[in-house]
Amino acid sequence: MFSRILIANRGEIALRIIRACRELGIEAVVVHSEADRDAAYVQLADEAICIGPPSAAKSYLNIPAIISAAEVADVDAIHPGYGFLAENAHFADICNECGIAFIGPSPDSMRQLGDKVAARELAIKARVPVVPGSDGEIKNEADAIKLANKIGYPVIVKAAAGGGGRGMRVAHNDISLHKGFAAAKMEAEAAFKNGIVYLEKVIVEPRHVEVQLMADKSGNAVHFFERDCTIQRRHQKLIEESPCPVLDEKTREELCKSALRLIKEAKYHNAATCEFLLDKDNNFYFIEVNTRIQVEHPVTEMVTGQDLIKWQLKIASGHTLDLRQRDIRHRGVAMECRINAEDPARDFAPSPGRVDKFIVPGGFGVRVDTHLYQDAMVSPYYDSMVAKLVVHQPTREEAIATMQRALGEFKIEPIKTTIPICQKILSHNLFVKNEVDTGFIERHLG
Ligand code: MV4
Repeated sequence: MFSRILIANRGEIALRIIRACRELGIEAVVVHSEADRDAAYVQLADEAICIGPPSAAKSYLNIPAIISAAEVADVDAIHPGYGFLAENAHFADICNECGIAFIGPSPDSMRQLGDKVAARELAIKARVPVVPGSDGEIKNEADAIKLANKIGYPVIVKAAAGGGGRGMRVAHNDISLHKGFAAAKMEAEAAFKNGIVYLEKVIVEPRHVEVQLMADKSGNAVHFFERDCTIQRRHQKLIEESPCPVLDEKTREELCKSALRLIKEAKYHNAATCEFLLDKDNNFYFIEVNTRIQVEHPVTEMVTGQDLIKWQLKIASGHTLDLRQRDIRHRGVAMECRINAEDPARDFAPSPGRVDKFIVPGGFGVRVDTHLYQDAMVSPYYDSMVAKLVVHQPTREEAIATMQRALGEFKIEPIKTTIPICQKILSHNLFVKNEVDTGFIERHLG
């Protein structure tokens, strides 16, 4: 096992990783920007190194500064958390070249799965259902129009280097595809310096379901069941839960086994999430793989009782994944609300500032992952998420009641947060009845 690692991240996930390290007897060194000098994770780390000014480009994305810190602190490995450098294959290459383990998959896996066309081809090879669409890249407009007429409109043009909702264009007929194809290609070239695009049929009013997986370096791999992340606004998740409330046992098993086949085919190691769209008839279609630990991982930890960050650390240090699939069980229902420092009344504008009043919910079935404390500053420089409120109960009905109770206890003042919108969602009868899709927020709470 590693004796000392560096955490190249900030906020609640830095704190989450410190906690896993401490329980495993690993020293945790953190890097931080000038804006994060007083952050909780800086105070709780074994050692902290300031790597630059507040802007992320000059601190948490500054590869030379992070590698220098890792060399000075003499760490064995770097945990990238999520966001920032977590899916940057070039950064993983540099870590490896410096003899520092990157706590994540190989750079080659990151490149392969970061290319959505290659990921789609891999899925097909692994007999995983994909959305009807193009065999690889669509090179020109004529081919796009021919295929669209074959599979039927509406279609969606996606950037090979996109993902997470970036670089997508929907077309409903030949005319809009004519415009959309060129525009999508131009945007992809500008945004990702990669103009490769592909085409899929649009899955109408889908749910977003994803499978958590973990694989070691000896070819052992397991899944930790699924999460439903349908409640999103502009590709930002607001509420996640496990299990997916509309899946039957047979479909759940097929879904999870499909995801497992995919990461085995990729000879993947460390944590992965396979994302799927689920249509009205409960058909699932693979869309992309995330090669990092995700924000919503605690939902899976609560229902499975497995510490995913500890598994990441063990696997990266060469341990085998000594867990049999049948020993991973899901129990009850877990739900997470993301608490962002944003003002729902002002189109979710960031709401930074000092936290004068901070009362954290607790009690039976409640977990709060946060870096905030009384008098902490919420910085305008970074992501607005300030807390994850997670509940675990035997049934979905009880999970919703506990979440409502806990949201009511949460006081974060005077900054504005997404607590009120989470409360509205949880009390909406369509959410309670599981009659939602990815357009729910825009349609009903826009
Ligand atoms: C789609 C789709 C419908 N049909 N692909 C958006 C994020 C990215 N991961 C994939 N996305 C979508 N891909 C096909 N063929 C609809 C979406 C989509 C979406 C997906 C998951 C969660 C929220 C979403 C919101 C809008 C669109």
